[in-house]
Amino acid sequence: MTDVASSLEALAKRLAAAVEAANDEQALEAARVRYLGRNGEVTAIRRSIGRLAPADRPGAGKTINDAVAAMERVLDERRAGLAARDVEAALAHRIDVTFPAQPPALGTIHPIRRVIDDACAYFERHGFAVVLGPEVEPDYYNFDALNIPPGHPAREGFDSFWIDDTLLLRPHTSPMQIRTMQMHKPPIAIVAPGRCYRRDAVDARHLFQFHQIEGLLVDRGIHFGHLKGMLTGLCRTLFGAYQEVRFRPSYFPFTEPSAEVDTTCPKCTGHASACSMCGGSGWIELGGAGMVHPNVLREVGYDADAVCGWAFGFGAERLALVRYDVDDIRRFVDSDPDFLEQLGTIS
Ligand code: FA5
Repeated sequence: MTDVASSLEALAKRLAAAVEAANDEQALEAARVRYLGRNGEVTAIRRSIGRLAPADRPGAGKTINDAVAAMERVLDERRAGLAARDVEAALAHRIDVTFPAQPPALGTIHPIRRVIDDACAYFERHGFAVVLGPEVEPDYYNFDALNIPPGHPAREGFDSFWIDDTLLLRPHTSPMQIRTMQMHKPPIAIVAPGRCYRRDAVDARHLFQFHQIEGLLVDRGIHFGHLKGMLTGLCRTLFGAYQEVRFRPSYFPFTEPSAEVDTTCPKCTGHASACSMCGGSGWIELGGAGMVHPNVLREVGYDADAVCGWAFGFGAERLALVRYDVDDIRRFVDSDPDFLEQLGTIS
């Protein structure tokens, strides 16, 4: 090893020790000046090259340059380490335990839940009880007891998810009419909200899993005027006074007479001819309703000559579409936090 190389090696060791011991930027700079500064120890070695034979000078120059580069790397690494340590220390001191905490981000109640709660509250104010029932039901409750015997064409209107030959995911909440009447004598006044399932193709107003709100009132002297009044009142409560609602004659095996209740389409407000929501009719259906069929009353052991009643089943998603002016039912199940938060601010 040449004299130059051995001097540099010894010097690099001392520099490394000084750098290691340096605990701040100033100490590090002092080490740099001492070894690599203009009048530092490396400069003294550089000057000594002049005393070498001309042929040895280029090799010595390269050795010095390589050693200087290595020493600068050692200095840079230590500098970066000290800076990171200082940042960590500064951050640690920024924790002010007396500072008020950030309020936690609160979610909002889902629009479907709000519609169901508000509809139930409306009926509770009128003396109705809220009841809940199973989502998996035998066909007896879904169909037979509702005057839809096997082979009845109305069964095809409820394209259902069957679990076995007799059990299915309920396609409507009307089984709760039967369950309630089997358990209680008249008078009956209940609403039954809950999930329903149908093998429907999903589009702007259909889902395969949705919610209905069922209503049932049975007593002496009940008539269609009560039904119309209560459902009109429900729509006013949910939509305000200016949303148009119409009752259209219809057919359900479990009610006679029957009606469907429509409201002006929230997307085109009744004006567009090619509306994806209402298909151009200007109306969307909220649900079905009617006077409970005497066969249904007899099925649960009631005296159909003494008592009568009405029932209805509204789609909660349809009510929410209109109430919140949403143009596609799928938005309620997209779980988009911005959309849900925005609707959460609407009363
Ligand atoms: C029925 O389900 C009857 N059980 C309603 C009823 C109850 C009539 C009591 C008379 C007495 P319908 O199949 O029309 O009827 O459905 C009622 C409402 O549920 C529809 O108007 C709609 O608002 C909602 N609905 C039905 N299918 C879907 C679906 N696939 N997606 C979203 N909503 C739906």
